[in-house]
Amino acid sequence: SEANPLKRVADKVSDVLRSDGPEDGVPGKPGPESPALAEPTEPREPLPPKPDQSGPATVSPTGQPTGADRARMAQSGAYLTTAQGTRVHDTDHSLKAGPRGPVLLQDHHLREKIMHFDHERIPERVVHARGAGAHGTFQSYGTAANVTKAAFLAQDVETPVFVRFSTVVGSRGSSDTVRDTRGFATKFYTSEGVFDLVGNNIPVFFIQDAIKFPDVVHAAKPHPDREIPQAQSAHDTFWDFVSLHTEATHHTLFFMGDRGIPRSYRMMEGFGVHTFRLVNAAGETTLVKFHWKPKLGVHSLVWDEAQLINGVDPDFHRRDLADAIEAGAYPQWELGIQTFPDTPEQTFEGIDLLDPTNLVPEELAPVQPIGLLTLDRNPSNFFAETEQVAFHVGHLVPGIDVTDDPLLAGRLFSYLDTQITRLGGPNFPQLPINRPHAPVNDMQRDGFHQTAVHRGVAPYRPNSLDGGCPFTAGADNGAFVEAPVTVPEGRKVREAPESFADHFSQPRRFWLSMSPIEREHIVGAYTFELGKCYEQAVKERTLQVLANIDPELCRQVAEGLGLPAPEPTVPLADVEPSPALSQVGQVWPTEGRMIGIVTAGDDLEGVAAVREAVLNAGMVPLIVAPTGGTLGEGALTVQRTFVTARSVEFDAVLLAGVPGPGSDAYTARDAKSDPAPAGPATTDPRVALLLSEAFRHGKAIGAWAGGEAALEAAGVPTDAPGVVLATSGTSALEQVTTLLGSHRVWERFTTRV
Ligand code: HDD
Repeated sequence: SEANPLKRVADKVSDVLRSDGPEDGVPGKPGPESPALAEPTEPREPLPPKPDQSGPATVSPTGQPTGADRARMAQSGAYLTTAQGTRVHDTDHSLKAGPRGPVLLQDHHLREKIMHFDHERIPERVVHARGAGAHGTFQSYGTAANVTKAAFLAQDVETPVFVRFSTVVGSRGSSDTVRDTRGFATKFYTSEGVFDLVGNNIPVFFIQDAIKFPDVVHAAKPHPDREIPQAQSAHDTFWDFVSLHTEATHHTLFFMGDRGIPRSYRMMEGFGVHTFRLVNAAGETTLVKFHWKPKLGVHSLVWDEAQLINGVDPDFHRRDLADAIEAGAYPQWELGIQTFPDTPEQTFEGIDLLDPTNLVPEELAPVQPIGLLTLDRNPSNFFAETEQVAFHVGHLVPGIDVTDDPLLAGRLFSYLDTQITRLGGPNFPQLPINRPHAPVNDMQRDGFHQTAVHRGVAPYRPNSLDGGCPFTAGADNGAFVEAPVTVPEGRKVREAPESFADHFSQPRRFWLSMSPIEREHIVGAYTFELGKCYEQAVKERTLQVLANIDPELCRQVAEGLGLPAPEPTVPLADVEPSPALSQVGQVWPTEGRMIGIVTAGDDLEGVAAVREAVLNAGMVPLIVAPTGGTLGEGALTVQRTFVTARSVEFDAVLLAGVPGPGSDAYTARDAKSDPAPAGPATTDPRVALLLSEAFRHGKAIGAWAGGEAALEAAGVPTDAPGVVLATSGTSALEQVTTLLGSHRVWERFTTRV
């Protein structure tokens, strides 16, 4: 089991459980008797800054490194100082005229401390405010070298990256598992400058033209009067917009589906969405779509589970990513491209490649792997890195260029612009997390928050005073030169091409590609979201949209809303399904899954053996017992108690006999806070809840050593699909692992469509 890095997640118990500090105070803090200024430790040099606290050096016009001064980037020196470096004598009391007298204005430390605090917040991102990031590397296979000259895509090149995942609509402090699209933004610090791939976990977008972006975001954000609901699309303005702008249908259908509630950032696909243009060394161009394929498979939560998590652990996705990386179970994605000939029409098999509401089915254009992303380092400071990172679709390197997708064009403007407000000026590329690893030698000067000390007197070109430096480069020595693409001639118009008017055939393909259970989820999601709307017209208009996708989808949702189902107003498109869009029906890897082992200590040997077996299988065992501490005189550490465990944390549950009211382990205190329900229950009600939830959410459950009694008491039928009764823990685990290959026990869900 030492081979499984996730063991460290399994071993982690809360500090409260571990601490053996004094009863009357927090360990390490002076107790009530201590003199006020006593320090718990001798002064010592602080730990050296972690490597990611310092960015790569930028280079001044004269070639001198600027910034990247490690000492200035992290705290240094043993003593507390002011921002000016003067040692501080007391940081807990303001300077007063006597202990009960007025505070004196001359207290610079007080004023500086409060002034800085008052300005600690910056505006959150206008969209994608809630996110989590990680560092890593991208290893290229070289398989794209024939279509692009980008140096980082040549054979066996390793490039440092920073990735930020996000939700779109919610504020910075909103919950992780809301129904929403997820952002998947990657910054490649290549030898030729920064390349940003700013994508989502859904391959299509709401709108075809960036000019509507403020509108769709206004509609999705909380209502302006009460500022509710937070991080939800289930409200009138959102559905008003998407039913009036039917180009949003495809994206809306996607996120009403399972992809709107991913199980983990580690188990999510990513897409560049737009069609990009690659250029090779010979100057030939190819149109491409970028895809990220997670090694752990593509998995989602079920809606009831997602809602519970929003309360139980609002940081669920953030914690999951950081825990896995901290444990050394580094998440990986393969980058792949779909390639299309760069023809003047910019279509493929009749699909308009400039329309970002379209995808190209993988069955028509297979995704070709071109490199491997590994996330292996958590940020050491959330603000400095995850919050201050600034992505931009216009950060391109030679060999990767844009197309005339009108959505992309607006983005090329927006991402630069937003940073001025968010990061307070034009020098955000100098922030450590944003600095290119390639030498920077621009002629941009001054501005707020300038940290570079530029040399030379001639930041203009040509010049004769700085020796003519800097020089411009040609395509043959690494310059980015726009692909000389012919632009169609025409009049200035505010119009979209005719092909952009088909809003229903691609959504219909998506619907037809879904398995019955995924369709059931989609029906459930629409019924929930529209059920939260008040405006009858909005509901009716959305039903019309659904009728144009598929009459059965429309009928089911209409039934849930208690409204009549309208007839389609467009002919139903004759499209082939794309099985690659479905997440159900495949066998997935089971690594990284969380297994709750519920025990009261009846079969310690069995629990120890199954824990070891879970670790050996690359999964995470979390032992759940009536109280914290250890079982079997220290043999097994308890990670979760009946008070702290909730089923939603686990992908499967193993059960080794659990006591009920009346047994020693079920104490009088438990009974008081969680009275056992009246009736024949024979198990702890908290375990009963855990089991019934796991059952309801389609999770595999394995029981041995008398665990079946607890199942029965929880109302979980022992002959139901995915409920395993075994003679030993390891045998239960074996069968549960096979079930996990399908992610959930889908047979447990009823389907109508
Ligand atoms: Fe955007 C952030 C993805 C369309 C304007 N966007 C942002 C982020 C992601 C995306 C992942 C978060 C980046 C981070 O973690 O810092 N956006 C997309 C995708 C789109 C898209 C995949 C369509 C294919 N976005 C889009 C349009 C506009 C914007 C059409 C404006 C015209 N997006 C922004 C922004 C943000 C942003 C306002 C907010 C914070 C930021 O840029 O840095 O400029």
